[in-house]
Amino acid sequence: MDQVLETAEKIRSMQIRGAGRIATAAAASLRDFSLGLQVQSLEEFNSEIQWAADVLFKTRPTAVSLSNAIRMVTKYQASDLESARQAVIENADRFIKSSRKAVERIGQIGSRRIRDGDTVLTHCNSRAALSVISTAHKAGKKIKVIATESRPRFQGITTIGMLDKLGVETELIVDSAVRSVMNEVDLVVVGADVITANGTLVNKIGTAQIALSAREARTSFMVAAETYKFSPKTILGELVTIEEREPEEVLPDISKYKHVKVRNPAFDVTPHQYIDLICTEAGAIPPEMSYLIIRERLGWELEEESLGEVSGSHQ
Ligand code: RUB
Repeated sequence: MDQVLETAEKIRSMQIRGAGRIATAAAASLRDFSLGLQVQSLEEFNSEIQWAADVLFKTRPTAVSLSNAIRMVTKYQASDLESARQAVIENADRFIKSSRKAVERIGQIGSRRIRDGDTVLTHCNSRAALSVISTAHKAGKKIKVIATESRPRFQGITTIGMLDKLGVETELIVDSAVRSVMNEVDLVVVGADVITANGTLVNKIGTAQIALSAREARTSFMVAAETYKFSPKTILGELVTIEEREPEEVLPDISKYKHVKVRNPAFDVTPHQYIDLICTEAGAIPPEMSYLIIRERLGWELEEESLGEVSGSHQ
C-alpha cells in the first residue's frame, strides 16, 4: 500500500514524469502491489487492485498513457486469487516490455526522416522524441538539436543533458525564441501526452505555438508516440482534461500580490492540420488515421466500456 502511495506521489510531484514513464511506473507499481498483497479471496484481491488503480489514475489528469496502462494491467479473467495475481504480474511485465520496444521501434522508424546535416527542434523532454533523435545520431547522421527550455519546469534542461551525454550538439533557447530560429529548423519532433480519435495532439504547453510557427515557416512537424498515447475515450466524445498546476511553479512568491492570478496549464492542443506525421511503433501515419490505431491496436470495445471507468473488468 505504501509503495502505491509513494509512486502516486512521485508521479503527482513530477519526480517521475513524461507520459511513457508514468505509464510504466504505474504498471510496475500495480505489479509489485499485486505480488505483496496478503488477501484471502479473489473478491478482496479485486477490490484492492481497484483501490491501487484509482490512486494511480488520479495523479495526473491529462496523460492517457496512464489510464491505458492501468486498463491493460487490470484486465484479467480469473477464477481464483492466485491466477488473478499472476495475470496482473504478467500484464504489467508485458506492458513494460512492449513500451520499451515501442520506443525503440519509433526511434528506428522516425529517424529515417532525419537527414545528415539536419537541425531538429524539440520541446520538453520526451522519451519517444529523443529515441528518434538519438537513433539518427547513432546511425552516424550529423545533426544539431535546438531544445526549448520548456517553462515552468525546465524539462528542456533534462533534454540537453541527455543529448549532451550522447555527444549530440545542442542549442538551448527560451520558449519565446521558437519563431526566431524556426527558419533554421528542418524538422520539429515532439512527444505526446494524448492523441485523440481525429489526430489532435495534446502535449506540453507551448507545443501548439511551435506547430503554428512550423506551419508558417513550412517546416515539417512530427509527433513521436507509442500507440498507448491514443485516447479510446475520445471516440466516445470525451474531451481531454488539461491539467492546471500550482501557480507557484510559475511565480514562487505569488502571495505578495493581491490582484494577480497566475494560470499554469501544463498542456495544450495542436489541431491535426498542423501535424505532418505521427510516428508510432505500428508505423508512421498521418494524424487522420488515429481512429484506426485506437480501434485496431487498443482493441477498444465501445459497447463494453462505460465512461469514467478506470480499469477493465474483473471476472
Ligand atoms: C511531458 C510531455 C512529453 C510527453 C511525451 O510532460 O509533455 O512531451 O509526456 O513524453 P510532463 P514521452 O513533463 O509534464 O510530464 O515520450 O516520454 O512519453
